[in-house]
Amino acid sequence: MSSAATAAPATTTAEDAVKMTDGFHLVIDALKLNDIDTIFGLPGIPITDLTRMAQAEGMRVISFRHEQNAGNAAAIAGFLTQKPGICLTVSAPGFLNGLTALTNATTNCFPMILISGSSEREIVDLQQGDYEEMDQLAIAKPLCKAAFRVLHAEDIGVGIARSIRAAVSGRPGGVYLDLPAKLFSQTMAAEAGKKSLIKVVDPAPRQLPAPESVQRALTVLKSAKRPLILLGKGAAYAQADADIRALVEKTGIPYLPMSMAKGLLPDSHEQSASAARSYVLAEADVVLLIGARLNWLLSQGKGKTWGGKNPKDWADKKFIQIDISPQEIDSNIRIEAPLVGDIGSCVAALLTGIGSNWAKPPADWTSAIAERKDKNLAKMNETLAKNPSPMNFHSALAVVRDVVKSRPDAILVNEGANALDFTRSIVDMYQPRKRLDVGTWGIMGIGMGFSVAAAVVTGKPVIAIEGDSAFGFSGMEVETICRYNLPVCVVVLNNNGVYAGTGVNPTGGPDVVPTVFVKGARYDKLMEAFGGVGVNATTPAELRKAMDGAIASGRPTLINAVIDETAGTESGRIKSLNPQTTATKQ
Ligand SMILES: Cc1ncc(C[n+]2csc(CCOP(=O)(O)OP(=O)(O)O)c2C)c(N)n1
Ligand SMILES: [Mg+2]
Repeated sequence: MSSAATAAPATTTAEDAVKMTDGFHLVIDALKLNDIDTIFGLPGIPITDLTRMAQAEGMRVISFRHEQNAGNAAAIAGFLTQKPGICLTVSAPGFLNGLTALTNATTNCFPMILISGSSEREIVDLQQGDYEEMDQLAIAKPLCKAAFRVLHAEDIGVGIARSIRAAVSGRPGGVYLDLPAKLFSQTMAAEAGKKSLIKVVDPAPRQLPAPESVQRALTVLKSAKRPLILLGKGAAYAQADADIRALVEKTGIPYLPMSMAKGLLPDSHEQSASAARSYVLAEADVVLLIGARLNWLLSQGKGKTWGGKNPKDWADKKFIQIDISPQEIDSNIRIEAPLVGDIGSCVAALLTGIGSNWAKPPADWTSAIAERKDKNLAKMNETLAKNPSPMNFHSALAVVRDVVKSRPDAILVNEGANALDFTRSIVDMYQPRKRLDVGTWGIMGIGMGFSVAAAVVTGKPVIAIEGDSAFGFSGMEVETICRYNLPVCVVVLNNNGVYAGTGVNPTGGPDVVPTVFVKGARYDKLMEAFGGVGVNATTPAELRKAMDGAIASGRPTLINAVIDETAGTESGRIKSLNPQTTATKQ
């Protein structure tokens, strides 16, 4: 026996004991240090304990049924708060399920961080067949703004700090952060761990526009005979609401909000040109774009929509474009006056520049718009006043319009084809960032993820207007809505299918056509299955009663609104994007 074995064990004094921390806690501490208090995710290897520990450490951990919905929740939380939304997934399949949301976030400029656990690097890189083996970082890279991997516990602070900066600075977007399983159990001295964390200072610094760019923009704006302001989702994200409203009102220029910019000024505002959209786009001579990109939603700034003679024609217009990304400028057509900087700073600079005696637009322009608006609104009101049986989109959405008017603080989530297009044009919004929808891609599946996040981060009532097809993409999350008892009222505009419930299999075979679903489906029963309120509404009065009840009680509610199955049109308002064939079958 050696003498060491017989010696009395050394006593450990309090001074000698080094307090340790681990990868799990460093991730949580780094997020908390940066005021991130919520995680949207789905547990499993290797992040199950991370979700438990985050909850134990006081974070809100919202657990979903599918990662795509958790990712969409994170993305829209980012849009609403200007802080990156966090989505946490397991490796390979969970990661891939989150990737659509990450990519959609990047496309829409929503700040989010997809944090995925991953398998053992040595095995993944040698392709030796690990559990859920996948080179996640390589796959994520082209689909997001930035992608990082952390291998050592002492680098977690830097990894989180870089992810936050990448997500929210400049043009916001999606970031991927890869955390291999082995990282979580790595330990280090707690004191050194604490020192390794970074509280990000000024994560989205202001970017002031150059004075000469402001001057150029003002000169172009002053030259206008038929000016128009276009507000995009970027303008809503910027939270420069008062200045944007002041700019519109002080210049007296008619404006058009893009879908998610509705409510930046109330849709009932007299300068809103929404009800004369095609007229103002075709006729305006100077257009000021504020956080709106000239993508497909604006016909790339050219063609007949803009008064051009053919689809490629650049009409005779001058564009002023406010955008934080210099590369956005000239992406489709010539931009006469780029104004590169953050929207708040650019709008503030314009406001200063216009002073107090800016000449209002010529009356022949504003009165021509008013005339068209009045005519179109009268026509719309006539249609909305009808009460057909079964309900159509108009009669159902007239109810939603009234409910939103009475609760302008409620958040409206919206997806579908006809269900989307009709809601956008019929339901007025009155406050900024209250309308959340399919965005730049026209993606189905955002409904329940957006609804959960909107309820969680704002505490306001949420009304989700869903096509029956659109709802199916994330419908299982009604369980999540019930589990967290969220004040979400889902209205499924049920027309028995994609675009319409009509259509007959031309072969006479037993399969229905690809666009038709089970007739008379009762989506309300789904909500009842988890303890929420389900209502089947066949009239506007029933719909109104159910919606009022849902909002008053705050209970999870799903209303199956039965809509005439012939009421929709193919692809809603974007039928022209369907490829056409001229070939005839032999
Ligand atoms: C992820 C995804 N898959 C498929 C589509 C194609 N798509 C566009 S709208 C839509 C559903 C339209 O049906 P519904 O939601 O019932 O709306 P309706 O027109 O019937 O009111 C589909 C499947 C899409 N936009 N996104
Ligand atoms: Mg439908």
